[in-house]
Amino acid sequence: MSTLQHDPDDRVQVLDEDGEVVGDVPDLSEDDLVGMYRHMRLARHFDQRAVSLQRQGRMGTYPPLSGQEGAQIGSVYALEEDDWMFPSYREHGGALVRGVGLKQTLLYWMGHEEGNKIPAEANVFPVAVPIATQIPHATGAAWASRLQGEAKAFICYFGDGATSEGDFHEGLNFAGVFDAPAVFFCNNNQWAISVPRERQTASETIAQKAGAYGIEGVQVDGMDPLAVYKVTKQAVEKAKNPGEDELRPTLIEAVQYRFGAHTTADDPTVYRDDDEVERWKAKDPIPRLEAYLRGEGILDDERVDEITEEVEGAVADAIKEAEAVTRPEPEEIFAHVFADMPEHVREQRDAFEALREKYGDEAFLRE
Ligand SMILES: Cc1ncc(C[n+]2csc(CCOP(=O)(O)OP(=O)(O)O)c2C)c(N)n1
Ligand SMILES: [Mg+2]
Repeated sequence: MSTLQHDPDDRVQVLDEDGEVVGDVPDLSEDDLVGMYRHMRLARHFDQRAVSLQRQGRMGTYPPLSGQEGAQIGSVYALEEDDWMFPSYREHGGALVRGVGLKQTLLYWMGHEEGNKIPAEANVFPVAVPIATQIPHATGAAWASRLQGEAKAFICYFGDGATSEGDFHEGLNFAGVFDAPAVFFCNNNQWAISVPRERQTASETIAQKAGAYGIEGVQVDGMDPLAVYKVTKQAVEKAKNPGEDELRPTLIEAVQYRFGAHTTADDPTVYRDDDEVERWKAKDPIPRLEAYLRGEGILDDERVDEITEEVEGAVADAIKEAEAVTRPEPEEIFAHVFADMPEHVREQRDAFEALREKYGDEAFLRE
């Protein structure tokens, strides 16, 4: 009997929208519960400040994560230190828990190559902007780790839109056949830029796609951090220590919503209405966890105020540090891809340099 498989109608939940307990609460210490709450608050505040920086012209572009903190923080808390995380471009909340600092994320979106210097001990792969390419990478890394006799889990994050890419099918199929210790975590946030979930697939759920690969699929309330933690923990443990009739990989579909734009280059008001956004905001993962923790006597006004102050300080410091780093030279966009720059890239760089010299940077910045 499988441990995770659920009916398509059966979405795992621990806390309802008001923070009332409706399922088995996972075994987490008070420190971890407060830590989860603090990380979610940090991710939310960072997100708001990052959007504002971009609007002020202090950052190139940025993909907001508000609304998705429960899925990110809840799942990363389920990992052990040795496990690995393969992010998309929106997982900086989760990456933060693994040790990829806020300054690092700011530098990345400010266009500094420095932003890609991930601390080795974090076990986090680089940001993947091309949709779904990180999925076969995670499968391959998981398989290699297993062949080497390690007991590590590899969690890979991607969106609902990514499930329409060949890489998704190849990655999951291969993981099933070779029994790779991978956890595929789909952030179903209802939209792939302007394409709604129902135009992405005719499947009733994304979780049920797991059946095609012979692995388990589970759908979870992605705005319930405790439910996300619970299913991810089970999937991580199964990846390392499957039962007799079990395969190691799992597909988790975390049902959630992005409150903001796809990126700062997007205007969601042209494809979705305010009522929909408001409906989902009622499921906000942060007040939900806060209500539960207050009810348990773990948080009170004083502790919440302390956390608010601390979070605001941490984000302000990260912005100050990131903005103190000298801006990269525009030519750097041609560097860092190849160890030895191929001729055609060198030619493009030289042409770009010649244009800058002739016309000056102002010409590039004109509307
Ligand atoms: C291979 C590829 N095709 C197209 C794009 C352009 N693109 C960027 S994000 C995106 C939508 C992705 O939606 P989803 O997978 O649901 O992720 P979300 O951003 O909603 O988390 C697209 C099509 C890309 N980055 N890579
Ligand atoms: Mg999406």
